Amino acid sequence: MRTTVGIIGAGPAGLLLARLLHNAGVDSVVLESRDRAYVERRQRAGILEQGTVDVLRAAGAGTRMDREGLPHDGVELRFDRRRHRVDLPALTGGRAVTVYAQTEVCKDLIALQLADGGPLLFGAEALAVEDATTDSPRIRFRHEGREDTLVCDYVVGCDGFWGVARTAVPKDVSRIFERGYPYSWLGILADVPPSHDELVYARHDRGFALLSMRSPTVTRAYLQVPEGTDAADWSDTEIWDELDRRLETDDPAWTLRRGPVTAKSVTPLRSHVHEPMRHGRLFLAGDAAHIVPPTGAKGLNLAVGDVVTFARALLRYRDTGDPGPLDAYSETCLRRVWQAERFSYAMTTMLHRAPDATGFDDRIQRARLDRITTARSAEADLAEAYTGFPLDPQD
Ligand code: RFL
Ligand code: PHB
Repeated sequence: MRTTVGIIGAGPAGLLLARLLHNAGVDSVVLESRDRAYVERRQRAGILEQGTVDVLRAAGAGTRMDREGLPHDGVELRFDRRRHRVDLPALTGGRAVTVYAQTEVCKDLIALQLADGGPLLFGAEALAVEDATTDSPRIRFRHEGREDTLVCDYVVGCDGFWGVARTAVPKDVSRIFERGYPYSWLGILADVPPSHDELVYARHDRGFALLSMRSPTVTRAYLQVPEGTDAADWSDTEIWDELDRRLETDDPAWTLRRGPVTAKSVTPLRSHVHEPMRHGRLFLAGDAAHIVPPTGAKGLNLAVGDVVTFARALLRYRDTGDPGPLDAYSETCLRRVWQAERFSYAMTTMLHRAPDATGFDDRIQRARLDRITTARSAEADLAEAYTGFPLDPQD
């Protein structure tokens, strides 16, 4: 098999890239190891930055998002029984975010790709990327029990944190920067309308809590739990009781709405960056190259930024012969990636309670929250990062 761009992985990065290339008349093949139902059901991100919404719309994948997505103009910080609303558009010159689940973004992109795009093979596991530094990099893969090879002009590894693409970069070229956190998130979905119409990020002595949503009738919520926690160890009542405690406030108008929990899972938190994001004609995009803890809601948005950068660079080369943007892919992406790493780290360490936290750490957290809620410049810094860093610093 032969194609111009071989894409490994049908998460948001791979699927959007296939769509951007299709729209520009560039052929691609997407190889996805899991089946369609699995990819469409995997519960993950919920927040799309303004720039991500704009990109999906421009790619022709925004119809249902525009109908069902929930635009949010603010988020709440809750700490010391207080509620503080961050007004996103007022602090950023009009930018906001949209609640529209990753599952839905993937469903929309899969439907478009299967309707009129290039091949999208489910159950096709990439085994290795070979000849990355030649003009014909290739992907060895297994599909329906048979091994095959996809010969490409370019390979884009969109295969997430556990993928194989990254391993094709030689060890003496790779540099890995990472940090673990001594806690995880227990996430739930519940059939109950959200208790608040905006997201609530809560810092509490018992640990972090986040109240989010999937729709006007479905709540998504997270609790900081110890590393190694088994979701089955938490009963539904224990989860709601703990959310109630961590979201406590002096505002008498606040109540937590409880309802049947329909899904529970535990996610470890980590920061990880692989540099460079390009080796020869192999490009890494999304979680294949970098992971952020979800507290900043940045992972999916970074993945979108990477593939837009790649698609623009490839088209520039095709249309003008200028290889500059393709050559600069790694540096261009990493600049934005490190801003998201910085922000996600700052949000995580400001809002979570480490098991070995000292009184000093506790006071610093409160001082950071105090600063954000009293100094407009600090609050604007948070709002700018939350609504998204520009794809191109000149934008
Ligand atoms: P994905 O989504 O992991 O997709 C990779 C795909 O590659 C496939 N694959 C392979 N296919 C073929 N051959 C192989 N050898 C393969 N190995 C793997 C996999 O099956 C999969 O389909 O990566 P991508 O596309 O880079 O997208 C990244 C996002 O999924 C991720 O960053 C976000 O979900 C992170 N994230 C959030 N991001 C946000 O922007 N906003 C949020 O609000 C947000 N909340 C979250 C999150 C992630 C979470 N978890 C579970 C990690 C909340 C949570 C709880
Ligand atoms: C979610 O709704 O899943 C979500 C929202 C905000 C985050 C992380 C996850 O920071």
